[in-house]
Amino acid sequence: MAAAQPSAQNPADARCDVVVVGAGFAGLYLLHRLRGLGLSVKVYEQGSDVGGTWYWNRYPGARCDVESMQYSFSFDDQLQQEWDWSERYAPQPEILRYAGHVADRFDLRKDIRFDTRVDSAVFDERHKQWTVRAGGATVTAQHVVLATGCLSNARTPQFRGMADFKGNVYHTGHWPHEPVDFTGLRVGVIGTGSSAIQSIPVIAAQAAQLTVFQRTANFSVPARNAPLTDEERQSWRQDYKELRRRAREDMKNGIVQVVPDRGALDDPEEIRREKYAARWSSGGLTFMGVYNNLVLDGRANDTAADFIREKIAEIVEDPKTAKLLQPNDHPIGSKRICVDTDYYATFNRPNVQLVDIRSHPIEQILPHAVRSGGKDYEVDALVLATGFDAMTGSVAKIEIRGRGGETLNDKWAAGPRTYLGLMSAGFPNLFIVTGPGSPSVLSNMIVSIEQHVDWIADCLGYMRDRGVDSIEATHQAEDKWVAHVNEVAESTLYPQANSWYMGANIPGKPQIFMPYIGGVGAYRQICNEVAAKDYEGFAMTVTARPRAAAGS
Ligand code: N01
Repeated sequence: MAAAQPSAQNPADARCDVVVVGAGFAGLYLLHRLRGLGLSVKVYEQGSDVGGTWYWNRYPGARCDVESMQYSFSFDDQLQQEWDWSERYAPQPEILRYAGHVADRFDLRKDIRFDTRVDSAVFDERHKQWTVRAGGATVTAQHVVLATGCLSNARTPQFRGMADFKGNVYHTGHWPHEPVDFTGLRVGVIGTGSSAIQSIPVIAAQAAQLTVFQRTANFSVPARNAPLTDEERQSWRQDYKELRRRAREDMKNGIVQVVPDRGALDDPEEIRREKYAARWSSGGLTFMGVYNNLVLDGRANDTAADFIREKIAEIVEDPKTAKLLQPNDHPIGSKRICVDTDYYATFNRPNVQLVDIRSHPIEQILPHAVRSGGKDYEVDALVLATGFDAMTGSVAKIEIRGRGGETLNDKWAAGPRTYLGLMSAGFPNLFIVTGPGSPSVLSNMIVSIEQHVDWIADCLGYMRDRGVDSIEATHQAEDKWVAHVNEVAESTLYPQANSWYMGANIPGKPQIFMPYIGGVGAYRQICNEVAAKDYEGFAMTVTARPRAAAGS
């Protein structure tokens, strides 16, 4: 890699080895690892601080649905021994503080440009480098790494009359930094995905009236959130090495849990119900891990879905509301199940009503109301919990031009195509962290982020040591990988839901199952084997002299 060279334009910005887009967890760890290799790195972040998804998603009740002791970095033992998580599921402000702590602890901020969007990245085939335009400046870099996050492009549906609405409109994925006070207000929430399900109980407790506009009912299990005790923290810490290894290697989703050895239909109904009840009582995402075939076998899936539907009927007092809240159009788990605190019980409050916008879609937003089914529901403020253009949305906003000037958007017009979710053929030296075609959103994101960052860093070290100046996925390897990702998805119940995993929530977006279902352990092994075979499936060019690591 060429050493940083001064330029008349702006010496600080002109050249570096690697441009990283995004300063969420992926961008932070990348910067740390790549610095360790002696590479010069510039990180561009459109927010004003680090944290990525946790910087933007500040809505009331926002917290992680993966337990804190597991949703945290493992790369530095001192860090994981010293940071004190306060609750079983960390609230958003605490996760954001953690991201800030990591940035300070490893002195990362000085290489991050905040409030700076990357507008374009164009590959120069002759010099085998990228020209990146960000915040009006131009920087050239041998490599670009997209650490843009899977759920960072908030989606706002265009309802008729939206511009006429007189109250404040908030999006859960783009929440204001200053406190929002709903006291005394009539609030409307549109959407009933994870963000809505977390925020609805909190908003209901504050607002005078809450109207929830639901298109699709979702499965949710109680979080059973609670403060973490010193003993609980300590039991993780003393065994972190082994627990982290298990998360990485033995678990499909990167979350340590008891691995089921049987399918739902292998147990008699009574035992099955006991097992579901036990998981319902202990709470959390691992509900789907009661049996090993819940996302594979429709009949097995029905048993878990029926259990949750019964729970909803038990909790929600008004039978009509309970019926509306019972999901009936997709297998449980084919959309990410939600983890809540008092979600269903919130509909027993006298100040909360549920409106079925599947039967009666929103016709229009009026200055002080939402019209559905010919009826006007008066609201003073609107909360759009309408989700994200997931996995590809943030990448699509950047003009990325690879070989022959082809844009990534054109190449992905029929759906994203990658090799291992890490690179796309025709775009040399462009890496994606937790990209489509990798386990990413089906896993504990931090486990997947660390794996990708380590793989990318090792790859860049390999290239530097051998004087390799470009790496690119071959079309053949990519085709094979895409076929494999699709084949695995087709063998499950996932494609049966109109989910954001499928791109189905964005009108016009090609519907293709984007994450890789093979599991983080198996996937890690594949990635390691590819690297061990001198990056099998990638083409490399060597024109530069091997360069030793800085300082050596
Ligand atoms: O978004 P969603 P989210 N008219 O897409 C509805 C992660 N997350 O922000 O299902 C009416 O799930 C839409 O209806 P439908 C987590 O991975 C994690 O809630 O398309 N309604 C749906 O109900 C999660 O899966 C945490 O019919 C419209 C809702 O809006 C992912 O983020 C916390 C509509 C969108 O639900 C996304 O969750 C929060 C329209 N035009 C989120 N358009 C953690 O705990 C959309 N909807 C880590």
